Amino acid sequence: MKNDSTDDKTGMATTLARRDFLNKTGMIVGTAALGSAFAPFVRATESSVSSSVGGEQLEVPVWTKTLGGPTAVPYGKPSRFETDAVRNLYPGLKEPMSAYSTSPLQELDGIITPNGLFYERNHAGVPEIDPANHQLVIHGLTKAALVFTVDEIRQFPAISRIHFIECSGNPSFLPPWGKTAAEVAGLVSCAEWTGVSLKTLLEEAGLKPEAKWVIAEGADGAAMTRSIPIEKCLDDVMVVYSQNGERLRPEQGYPIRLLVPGYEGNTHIKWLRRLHVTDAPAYSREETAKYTDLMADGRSRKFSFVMECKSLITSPSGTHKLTRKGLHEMRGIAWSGNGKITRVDVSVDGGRNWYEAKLQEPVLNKSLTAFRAPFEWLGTEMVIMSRAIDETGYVQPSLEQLKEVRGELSFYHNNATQPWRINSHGEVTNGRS
Ligand SMILES: Nc1nc2c(c(=O)[nH]1)N[C@H]1C(S)=C(S)[C@@H](COP(=O)(O)O)O[C@H]1N2
Ligand SMILES: [Mo]
Repeated sequence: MKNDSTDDKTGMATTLARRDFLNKTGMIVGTAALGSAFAPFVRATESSVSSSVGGEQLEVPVWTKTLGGPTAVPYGKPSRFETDAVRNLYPGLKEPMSAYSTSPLQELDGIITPNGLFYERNHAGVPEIDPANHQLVIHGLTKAALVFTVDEIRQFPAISRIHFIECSGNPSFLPPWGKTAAEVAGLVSCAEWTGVSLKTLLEEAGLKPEAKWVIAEGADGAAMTRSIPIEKCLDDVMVVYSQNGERLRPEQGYPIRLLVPGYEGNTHIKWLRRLHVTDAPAYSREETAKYTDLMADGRSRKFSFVMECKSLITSPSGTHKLTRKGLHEMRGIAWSGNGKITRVDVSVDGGRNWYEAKLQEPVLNKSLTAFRAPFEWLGTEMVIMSRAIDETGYVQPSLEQLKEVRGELSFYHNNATQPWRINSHGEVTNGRS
């Protein structure tokens, strides 16, 4: 793509559009004021009387002529105009107890999901747990059986790391395909987690040589239970109590949850109450009847823990609309449960040709990574898509390639590439049909 000339034009167009917008809202007061370090003050003074630019009378907006709202609202909220940045029940779900809500990916920027917009998956609703009455038990093949209060967990040396969590049903292999990025793959979110390394707690209890698995159990009505190999537990698993700097939200497992970097969401046991160290997996409901992958030959993949490399263009994406021809930018997220993202390619012709997107720093292990790539829209139909590559060299497959390996019966672990169609009016829809 030739960007040099188009870049220039767009820059100009943007400046003009902005000036136009400022004109309409009556915010413009001449270049001198805008250039000054004290521009806000100058602007406030000048615009408190209406002025005219180019013979046109400018209106002073009401918020410039009145006092604003109070300071120190106990807990701040987003602007009330951000009505689209909300979680929604997963398409087709009717009741909110054993349910999923999607993170509005098409409304978000960067790699950190705001806590109030983190996707949710609850099998028995969100319990309201008083941390003063919650404990964590570690027992089984350990030298000592230990019981910790939440406060005691916080007294261990802490670590903070940025990791994504993704439900393995994000999305399923079956239509209907979602309309928005949230409907397509909104069961992924990313946060900075703070807590204690599980290794630290297991060492405190003292592992017996036969210890091979840790069975984690939640305190919710579902008593969600998953078995995790001891090697993973001693590697990077955490017991976390904070999410993006504040205590976990009730929906995310308050007061403590297991964080199993790169593993399917179901293993990240929320409202964690018990860690049972054993020599064999539990074969609990959630790792037998659910969260296994039925293959074409009738056998199942079990313990398919790792969330493979994936990416998604979040802007422009389904229901967005391009309103001007010329240079645009694809923006999206890429992630891999196997490590860091090394490259993201994008296509403007439905996957026939690819070119490299730019990765936004930081590029972190088992975290979302943001990418951007320029493209030109000339008012004709096109299909945009992205594919990610991780540090193991794995390339995100198309749905067809994935079905060749998995067959038609799989439900979980769909990490296929996602096409978006832009029609001649600039309207963006799901390119899978
Ligand atoms: N105790 C408990 N832990 C749980 C669940 C649950 O219902 N109960 N749901 C699991 C599933 S299927 C997923 S995908 C993740 C979702 O985490 P989130 O709600 O914080 O996004 O939590 C997992 N941990
Ligand atoms: Mo899940």
